[in-house]
Amino acid sequence: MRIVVPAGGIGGARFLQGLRAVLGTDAAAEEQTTDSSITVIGNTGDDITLFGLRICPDLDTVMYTLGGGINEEQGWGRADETFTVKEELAAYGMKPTWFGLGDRDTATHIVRAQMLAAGYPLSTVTEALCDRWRPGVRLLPMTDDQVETHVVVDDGGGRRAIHFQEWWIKHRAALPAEQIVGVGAEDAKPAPGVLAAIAEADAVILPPSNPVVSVGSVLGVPGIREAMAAKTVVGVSPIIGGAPVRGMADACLRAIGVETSAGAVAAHLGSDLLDGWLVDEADADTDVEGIEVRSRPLYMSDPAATEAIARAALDLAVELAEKGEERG
Ligand code: FO1
Repeated sequence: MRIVVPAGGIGGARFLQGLRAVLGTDAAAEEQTTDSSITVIGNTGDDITLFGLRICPDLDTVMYTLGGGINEEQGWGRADETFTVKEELAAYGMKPTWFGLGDRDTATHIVRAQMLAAGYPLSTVTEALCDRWRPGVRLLPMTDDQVETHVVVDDGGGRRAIHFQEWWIKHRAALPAEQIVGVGAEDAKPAPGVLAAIAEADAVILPPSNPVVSVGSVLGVPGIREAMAAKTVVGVSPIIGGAPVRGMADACLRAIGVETSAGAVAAHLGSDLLDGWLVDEADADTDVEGIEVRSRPLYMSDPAATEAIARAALDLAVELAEKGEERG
């Protein structure tokens, strides 16, 4: 099967580990036991330029997690990391100091900055970086154009827009967000290969990534949502029992006036896009007009649990695709 997955950071990367195992597309394995493929459309709205380096958190989280280099407990950054460069920058009085720039991670950002400066598009840079990490999926940025998520806050000093990373890391998303804006999104074009991958896909799976700043940002690139809506789309709820499993998606949902519930997120994504929606047993009573809701355990508590969730999403996609064909 050819599957397309719009993904963000930690939740999406973890889910992809399970999906890759189920489809047997792990390129690291000698014998490629399947003609299945996974194309990940990575969110680039979290990207930030710091110290002359272009940092792509969600692309790197997918690449490191599937490539075996991730810091497991953090879910971002590299394993066995040190922060000497960060300390030296602070010693020079360089700002900001709130960003956890790791030494190993900095090598990735230097390669990316050098290739971007040489005129290579982000999609080519990502392909080059994946040559090393071999994630076992095709990782495409959602766009080669610059799109940055900024958050409008008012912490008493008047309304101002800060970069998503500052809001997320420095303020722990605790500053009430009045608005979340994808700066540049309206002029962005899908990266090369994105629309073709969607058109050729047997199904699109929305992983349990942040529905606003991760999946939402990918859907916000003109052309991507429409292309996906033409396919069978099954999503996995990132909200269980009224709370995000990890991260601070509730702060993002509040900012756009969407209730933090499995049903509200599905309705927000829209029945014109979503055909199926997996919710946890805690949300078994979820009912959304025009969307086939199925409940099962959704905690990705270990690889076997994650694979079972991925398998359930695939099975629902196959079932709904067949129904769709019957409906004609
Ligand atoms: N998240 C944090 O909470 N603190 C950090 O210092 C931090 C640094 C960091 C560096 C590189 C990178 O790729 C990700 C990093 N993240 C950090 C995570 C990142 O802010 C989020 O994972 C995404 O942007 C949101 O999904």
